[in-house]
Amino acid sequence: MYTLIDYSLDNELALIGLGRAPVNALGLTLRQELQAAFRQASADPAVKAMVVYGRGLPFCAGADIAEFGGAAFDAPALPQLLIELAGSAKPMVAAVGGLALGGGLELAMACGYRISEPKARLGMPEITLGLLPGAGGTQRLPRLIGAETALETILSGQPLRAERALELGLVDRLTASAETLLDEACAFARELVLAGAPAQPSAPHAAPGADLPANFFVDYTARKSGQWKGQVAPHLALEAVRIACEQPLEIGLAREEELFKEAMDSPQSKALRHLFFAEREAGKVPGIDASLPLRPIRKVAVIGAGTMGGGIAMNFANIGMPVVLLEQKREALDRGLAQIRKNYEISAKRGKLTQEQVEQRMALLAGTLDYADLADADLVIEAVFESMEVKRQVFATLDEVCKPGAILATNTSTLDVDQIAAFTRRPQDVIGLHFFSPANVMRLLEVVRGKETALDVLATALKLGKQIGKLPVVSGVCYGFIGNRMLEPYAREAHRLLLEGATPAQIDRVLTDLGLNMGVLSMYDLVGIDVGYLIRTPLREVLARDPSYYRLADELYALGRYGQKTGRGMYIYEGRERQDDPEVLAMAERLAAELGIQRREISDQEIHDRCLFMLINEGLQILDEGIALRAGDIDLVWTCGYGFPTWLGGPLHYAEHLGLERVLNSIRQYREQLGAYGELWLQPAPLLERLVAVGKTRISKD
Ligand code: 3H9
Repeated sequence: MYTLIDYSLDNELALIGLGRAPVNALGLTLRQELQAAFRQASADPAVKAMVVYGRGLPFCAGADIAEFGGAAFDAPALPQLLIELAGSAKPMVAAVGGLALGGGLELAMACGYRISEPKARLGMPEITLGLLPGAGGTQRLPRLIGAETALETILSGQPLRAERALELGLVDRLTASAETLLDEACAFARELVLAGAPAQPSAPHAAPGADLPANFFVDYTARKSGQWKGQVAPHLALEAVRIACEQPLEIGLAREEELFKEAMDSPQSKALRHLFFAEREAGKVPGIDASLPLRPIRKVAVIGAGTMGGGIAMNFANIGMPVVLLEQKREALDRGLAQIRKNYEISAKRGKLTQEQVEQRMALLAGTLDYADLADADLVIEAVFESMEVKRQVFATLDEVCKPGAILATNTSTLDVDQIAAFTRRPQDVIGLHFFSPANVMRLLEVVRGKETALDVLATALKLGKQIGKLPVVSGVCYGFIGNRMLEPYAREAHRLLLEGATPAQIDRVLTDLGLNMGVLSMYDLVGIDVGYLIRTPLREVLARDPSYYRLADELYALGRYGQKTGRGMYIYEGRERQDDPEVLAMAERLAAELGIQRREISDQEIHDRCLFMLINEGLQILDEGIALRAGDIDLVWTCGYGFPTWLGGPLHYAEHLGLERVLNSIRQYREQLGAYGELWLQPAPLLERLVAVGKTRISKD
């Protein structure tokens, strides 16, 4: 009768085992069967209590995200099902193993009693999907753990450890171990039966708003609105919790459902759900499956103990892997190791690490000046100066000293990985691992597949990337790979717009208003105008076709105005404050005159369209060339590595939202309007033209 549920009786207990692999997402069939099992147990006079658990699986990861916009509310919809369960006449115990997230935690809360194994995580991650808890979470959580803590839990989206859940009263008990969970849950249920306990105990915070200061929600919104930027879901979630504080449960539940539907139908939630599935897809590469043997990685070497090399090394020490750090000079090595220790000490001060963990991690890091110490490394990552000549020396040496089968990786951000691979006699073992700065913090990892990179090398790199907590995205070889290649035309338009009459502050404001963490010109000031100059080096031949291209940035470079670190770049800096630099504005005017560029008033719309659409256009070109495997990969790179707002879903999802035809028409219009410059640079990507020609609204390569 059941396909996803294991229903069994244990004397006076009904055991309801949820068995929908992999994570018990509450899709329609599971909801139907859970309802049927609940009704069966309710109707059976021999049953005195029920235990709900995950049968060999995590308890429950929530509603089935793939159903949103489809069968999410087909009967029994989760909110109604949980209202039915919460009205049970018999005590129900949720046995939480692994995780109870979102609708999974709501299911656990609808059961009157909860017991958890000590390693479980419980939380409300809906906000990360542009949603709010929609099956009682915003109403039951405040009544269980208090309004303020509930609000923080819902708005952070971060799961709680089981111990913390116990402290807060979210669970009633912890078990000795995961293995004893079901037994202890049954014992708990029997105790409840014996004690004649009510099916729903009274809520510890029956009036959750009672202790809140006056104007709590208004003040809270005022404090957070900067952080929430243009996001809708936090406001809706807050509203739902406010109602929980002011209205009876039934009214709150009904209102929550409406607010949830509003969030679910919003473009922002669609965008965030797109990224959720894109992230799951990103690890999948044609030709790679679980049967492919991976290369064992037990020891890593990093060349270069600068900021980048040090950050990369920390990732491996963090997972208990020994790392050798190689430098040319003793002082540089000592400085690098001292910086790593400093970073760990900061984490310890913030309570994120114990002192013992700091020492354990430092003990895994060994410094050397001698390439011979790299002989037993399974993976070597080079993080030295961005120069092909320097890379040649490093890789030729690695070819001599490294053991056969060792993976040789370069952290280059723009150079040709195939050319680097050709410096060795084993190009099949060479790959790009492009970390983003700070490498111990940023989640994005571009895994650059050379034309000869072996499949098992790629698969090993992807697996290892996940192990160190990164989001690995595969890119083919081209200038700048996915991220920096797209940055180029986006930044080019910003720089050109300066000559045409926009100011740095105007350009950056348009971008931050859209939700980007930082405008592109501020970003260059932060990264360093000298760094920008350096990474343009491989492009000089192409750049020479257009005299306006980066003239301003090149002049700033020549003046030693490298950005924030020198106090002057596109802006003048006073500490962290910045303002437009009159000299930069004058320079832009002079250059425009020299280059015969007509200056004019530039609208915000034009800044948006030219910067964003050229970014999108390059993304489409990258997809067409097969540099990126799928549109979602491109969106991940930009949301995870370049501060593109997640609630817009990444540049290509944003293009779909705006309409591909609009993007194409706008590029064509500026191409015409901008004369020779437009003709040179504003060339619509053939894929964009093809998609629009056949009336497609979604981006895919074919
Ligand atoms: C919600 O509950 C709303 C309610 O309040 C109200 C409703 C009315 N649905 O990440 P993994 C799939 S909103 C569908 O690689 P891990 C995932 O796509 C929901 N599918 O594994 C993947 O599929 P595939 C609130 C889901 O071990 C596979 O499971 N809940 C769901 O690294 C393995 O996933 C959340 O936001 C789902 N809910 O991480 C939790 N969850 O193999 C979202 C997973 O085909 N999920 N899948 O690629 C997660 O955070 C992680 O997936 C989890 C496992 C921590 C569970």
